[in-house]
Amino acid sequence: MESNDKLDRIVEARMKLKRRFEEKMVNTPSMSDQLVGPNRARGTGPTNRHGMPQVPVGQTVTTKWPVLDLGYQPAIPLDKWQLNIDGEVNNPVRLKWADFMELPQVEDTSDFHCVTTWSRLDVPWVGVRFMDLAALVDPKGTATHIMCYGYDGYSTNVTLEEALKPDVLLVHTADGQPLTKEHGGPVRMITPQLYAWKGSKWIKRIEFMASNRLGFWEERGYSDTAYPWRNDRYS
Ligand SMILES: Nc1nc2c(c(=O)[nH]1)N[C@H]1C(S)=C(S)[C@@H](COP(=O)(O)O)O[C@H]1N2
Ligand SMILES: [Mo]
Repeated sequence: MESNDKLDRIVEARMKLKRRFEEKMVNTPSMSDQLVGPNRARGTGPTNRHGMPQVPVGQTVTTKWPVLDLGYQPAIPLDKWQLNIDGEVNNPVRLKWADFMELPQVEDTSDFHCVTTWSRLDVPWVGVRFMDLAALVDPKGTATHIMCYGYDGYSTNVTLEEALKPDVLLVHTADGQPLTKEHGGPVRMITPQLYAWKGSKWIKRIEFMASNRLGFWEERGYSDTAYPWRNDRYS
């Protein structure tokens, strides 16, 4: 951080986001759906840390890590890597690798649920919280959604109340190793409380938006909302 001023602004932006999205966040299905009753969260296994059955309905646990992409895996050397964060924000940024690695680094272990019915449990990740990136760019009061873009031409949209959850990270390390190219390295996003297509591999741009727009799969019949415990796969 260049100065205390800048740090103060980031802390203030974080508090503002927390106040604005906290209530919406706790009311999202993956936090508010009940374990009993007619509209209960569906799945099996012990309750996870956000109160849902560990394995969502229709999913099978695998220890392998399948690869899904659009048939092209872009190679981005670290000295060419950039992440642009722009749109409905007061302070758009272009981060180079060193800038990204200077941000607070978080270790977290979370589950990965692919819409094609496999789940990989307890993946150890290292990366930067989306929330910290949001505080850095200071979203305008009009911002409601983001669109994430990959270096391969992919895109996917996420509401801010989902993206600001503390387990949403932009990760560069998985299983103690640098994230491989096939899984989206140098950096991908993860969304443990939504199906995994909401996390862009090879992430290159995050656009804050004042209204919703659909991403690549959302335009092609996948669900806009992608709630694993509601079996919310297709629209
Ligand atoms: N840039 C990009 N991100 C992407 C995809 C993609 O094709 N391109 N596929 C999505 C889908 S459908 C899934 S299930 C996960 C798969 O991640 P994995 O290949 O590491 O298992 O990445 C998501 N993110
Ligand atoms: Mo997927």
